[in-house]
Amino acid sequence: MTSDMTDLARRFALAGKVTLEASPLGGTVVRLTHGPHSALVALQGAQVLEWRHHGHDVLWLAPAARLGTAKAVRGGIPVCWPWFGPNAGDPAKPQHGFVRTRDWTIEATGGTSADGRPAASVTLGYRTGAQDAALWPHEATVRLSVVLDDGLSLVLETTAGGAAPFDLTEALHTYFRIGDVSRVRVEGLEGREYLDKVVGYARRRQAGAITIGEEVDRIYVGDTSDVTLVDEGLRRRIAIRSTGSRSAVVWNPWVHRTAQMGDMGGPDAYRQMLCIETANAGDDVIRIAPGGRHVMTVRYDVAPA
Ligand code: TA6
Repeated sequence: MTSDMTDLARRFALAGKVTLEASPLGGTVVRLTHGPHSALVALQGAQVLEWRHHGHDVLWLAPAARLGTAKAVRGGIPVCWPWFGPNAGDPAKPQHGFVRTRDWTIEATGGTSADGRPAASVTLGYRTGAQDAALWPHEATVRLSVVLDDGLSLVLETTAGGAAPFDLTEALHTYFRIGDVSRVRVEGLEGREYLDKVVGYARRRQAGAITIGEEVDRIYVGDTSDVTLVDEGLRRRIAIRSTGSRSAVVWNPWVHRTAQMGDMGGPDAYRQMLCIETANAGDDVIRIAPGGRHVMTVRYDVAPA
């Protein structure tokens, strides 16, 4: 163990619940354990890299994913902040903001959930500063709490520190592992309007449950607070319940985009992943006043299909 890691372990490890580890992907991770369930959260980007529910992976992670490079890790739950997608004012800035590749600080760990039940949790924070000024000239703190119990809960909190208001868009860009893309559907967004990124953000309306048979890259707007991923292949349903969010992104890159990206782990990798993202994106822009705060949450529960 390095001295940094020893120090973090001394301050934040909790017997049987929270350990600090050197990840084979290259950086430091926090391991949460709750009975038969576990999760790994990287300090880089506060990114959940793995969640095992009764030993089964719930999340998809690209096989070649590495921490500590200039490129964001593809997979798990990336935090897109303080903007989602291309930057509205300058397309040359990195897509999905800049905190995915920053090192966050562990602020706290714990052994109970918000309502006092047994759980394993970690809270990480990142404060913008001079290192970010060229990309984003505002003062703010972003905090992510990850709570593992029989499900997984995330709380993403933004606090403004500066003197001017700013607009925030963001996402918890969750990559779910699926049995096969031809045997999944997403329920709960029937009748919702969406912006279709594949055809220039055209506004469309969802008819029925979502199935995937081509590239899908959509921002659903409105009430997106109760969504279910039904996976016939893995015989499970994942309930996705959110607050503080009025948009959800559904993304599968399909064949052509997978080949263009080059970090998916092979031409067929798109068949085993589907992103369903809890967001403030599209029309759902949050204006934060000086000293103001915004909180977005999501809770995932896995059940047999
Ligand atoms: O959320 C969907 C999306 O915005 C897609 O358009 C696609 O670009 C994806 O995110 C991945 O983005 P990344 O920056 O991680 O390559």
